[in-house]
Amino acid sequence: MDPQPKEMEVIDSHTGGEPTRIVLSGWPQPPGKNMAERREYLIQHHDHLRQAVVCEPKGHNAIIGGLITPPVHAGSEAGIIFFNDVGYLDMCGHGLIGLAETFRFLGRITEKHLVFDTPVGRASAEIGEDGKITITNVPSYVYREGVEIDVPNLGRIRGDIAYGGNWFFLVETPLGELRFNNLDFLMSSSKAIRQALHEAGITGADHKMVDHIEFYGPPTVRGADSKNFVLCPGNAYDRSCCGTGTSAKMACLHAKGKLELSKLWTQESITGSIFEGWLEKQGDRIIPHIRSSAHVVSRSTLYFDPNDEFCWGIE
Ligand code: PYC
Repeated sequence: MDPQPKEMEVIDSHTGGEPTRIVLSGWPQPPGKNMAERREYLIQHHDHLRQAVVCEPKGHNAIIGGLITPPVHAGSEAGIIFFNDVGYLDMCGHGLIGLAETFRFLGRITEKHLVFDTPVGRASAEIGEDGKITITNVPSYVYREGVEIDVPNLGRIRGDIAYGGNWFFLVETPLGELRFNNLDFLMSSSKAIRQALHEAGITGADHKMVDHIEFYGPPTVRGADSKNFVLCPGNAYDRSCCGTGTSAKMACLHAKGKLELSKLWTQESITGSIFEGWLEKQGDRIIPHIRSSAHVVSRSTLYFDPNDEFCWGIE
């Protein structure tokens, strides 16, 4: 068994309101020759550390954590494994922007273009002259269009299943419903849809759970193309536009002939923050780019006291 850490150094940032906590030191490095193996090691052996870092009392359920590892590919800056209050992500768009801003804060930027290894391939971040960060995501695609599901109290709901670095069910939402003061309804209805998909055995292409539900509708901010609300895998909603969710949405629009390659597309989040995005084609793969900015809000030390009954977090 790996020794239990006594403390960890972390940096907290937010991207469009959505928090990211990057672990700088103190977490024993997981073995593995690639990022998927390292993530599997965390699942099997370090899950109490995930919970301790992002859940209460040291965190809260909206925080996305990120463990930096040595790179696995030549030319990559580092490896990154993102996690949340209930498990591990394939990729995280706002988190990668937060990671790049954290590197800048630490003076760790050796090149403008930073490549990171993730459990589902390489993603990169580029810091612009204006301070904005553009990430290049993993390939994104639509798996099933127009899937119908009966949801208790909501009736028949129709949506698309798409991958943007995580699995999403994207549902068009009636005018007026995508409001911050409608959060209780957005949370309860998106959770009911996720549960109904799960009970019906509807999954992503790799048989993984469709664990993010994305509602989209007309924007309220001038210049935006759309507004969204994203339920994350646990009990939290994304305060930002969700980088992987925006990637999945752009992949859907492209598949329907509604978004050309390279065309700038602007997403508004439920909190009113903005991500810009566009698509590029590499061979037969659609690669999303997302641009936004992040802000470092604190650098701190988390202490792990074995006499603390909630040392490893509250489940
Ligand atoms: O930005 O991709 C994202 C993300 C996923 C979950 C929370 N944020």
